[in-house]
Amino acid sequence: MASLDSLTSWHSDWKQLKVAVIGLGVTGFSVADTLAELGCEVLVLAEKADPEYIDILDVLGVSHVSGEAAAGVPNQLVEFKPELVVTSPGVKPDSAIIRWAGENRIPVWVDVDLAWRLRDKTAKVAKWVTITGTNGKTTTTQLAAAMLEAAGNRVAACGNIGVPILDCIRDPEGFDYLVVELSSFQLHYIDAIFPEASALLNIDLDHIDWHGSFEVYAATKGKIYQNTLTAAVYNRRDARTQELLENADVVEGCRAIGFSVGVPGPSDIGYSEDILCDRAFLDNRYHEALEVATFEDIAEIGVVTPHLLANVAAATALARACGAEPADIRSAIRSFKLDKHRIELVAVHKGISWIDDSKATNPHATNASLESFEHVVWIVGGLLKGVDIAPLVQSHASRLRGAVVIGAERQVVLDALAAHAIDVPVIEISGEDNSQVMTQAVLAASNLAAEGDTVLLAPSSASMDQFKDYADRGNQFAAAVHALIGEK
Ligand code: UMA
Repeated sequence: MASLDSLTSWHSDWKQLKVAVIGLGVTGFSVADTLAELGCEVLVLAEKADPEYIDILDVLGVSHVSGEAAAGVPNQLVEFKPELVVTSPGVKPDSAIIRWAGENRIPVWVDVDLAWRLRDKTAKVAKWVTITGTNGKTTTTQLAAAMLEAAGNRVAACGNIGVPILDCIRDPEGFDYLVVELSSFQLHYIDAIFPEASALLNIDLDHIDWHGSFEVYAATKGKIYQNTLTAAVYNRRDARTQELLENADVVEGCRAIGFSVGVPGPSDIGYSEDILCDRAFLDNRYHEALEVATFEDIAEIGVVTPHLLANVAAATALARACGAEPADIRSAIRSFKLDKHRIELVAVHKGISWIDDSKATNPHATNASLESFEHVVWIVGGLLKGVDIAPLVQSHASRLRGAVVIGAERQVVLDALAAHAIDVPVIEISGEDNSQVMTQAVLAASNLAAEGDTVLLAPSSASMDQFKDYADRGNQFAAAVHALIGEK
């Protein structure tokens, strides 16, 4: 068998390499399927596995251990003697299986490492653009992909956005660019990839339970810049992103490009009044700026919030770094559609606006959301992921007309409200029956809201305690609102 170091291409000899694949969600399945196609010997271990995936593994002849038998370090794994472990990103580094791999000096990759080595499957080898951040990464990924596509490229948006990167690698036609959203989980495991351009949008508290501390989380996010070839994009309004870039090993000649919602300096993308300007990718950047788009263009996307402006500027920096012209970028902006559950207006009834921002799963996103409205009845709570919600409550207490607390970790939220929003009426939804939680929350919110108020679902928490995912939470909110106001 060839050593792992020599396996750098789709066309390398992967046959008989013994690989343990941890997890059987979308990532684990795409990894097992790809490795089986390459002729590797694969053992999949997954505590929870979709029966449909198991059926396909059986058809492919891939061995698997699932359910309780996959907990800890199963004997089948030890006996299998893997030469490589490819883990799903959700598996924590301190889990028994990852620790076992470390103790036995078995390399641990994620799908992104494997995808980097396999990127030459087709004659057209895609360049990579990588994006991370606490918030805005999905929208920025989609925007950058749309801009590059408008510039005439064949592009796929993939990664943490929901499409496993190996699905794109195996596309028979190949792509000019892969725009890859990377989570801090994926970045933790990633070893060496060489993106054409990379961006760290912002850093705030999230996933502390997974990483152990904010410092580790931030340093992990900083890995996005490693080995960047052409342009590393940072946020002028978030000093940590610049610091992390200054400490990163980029490839010589790679430029640092700032983005901002304010006036751009040389080597920045930003806004001069209501015009999106490029002062980075033009010869005379000390004295001139290129107009890319206007607020009017951006308003075609949705409510022009500072958050959206920042995402547009960051995506523009990435697209310009990859050669997209201002006219292409403007046309991509004008035809762009935001995903659902992101500050989405559900209904206006009797002067009360009902807004679904179920995607606000951490305080940073929720802060941006709360800032956008003057008088808010706030539906909040779920799984807090080890993050302290008190500072968020404190800084927005004055705009709260009421709060409705849902979720498994209600007591922490109730305590924060009691300490920092003393006069704000609070209703707790006991959550005995998950199927009724959102109906009860919407009813409670309607009792607290008056004309001119916004009822805002921005839970600052993950949703899996009471809902399938954030989309399910948002859909249940919209359905409950429509039922309450008697609309279809
Ligand atoms: N598993 C274990 N042991 C563990 C944890 C998980 O065996 O300790 C198994 C589960 O039983 C299951 C599988 O691993 O079989 C699930 O793997 P996973 O949690 O990594 O999820 P995937 O379905 O592979 O999806 C992942 C990302 N999910 C996570 O990182 C939690 C998806 O991001 C991503 O779209 C997908 O890979 C493709 O790249 C989702 C997400 O919530 C949207 N991301 C987080 C976020 O954005 O905040 C990071």
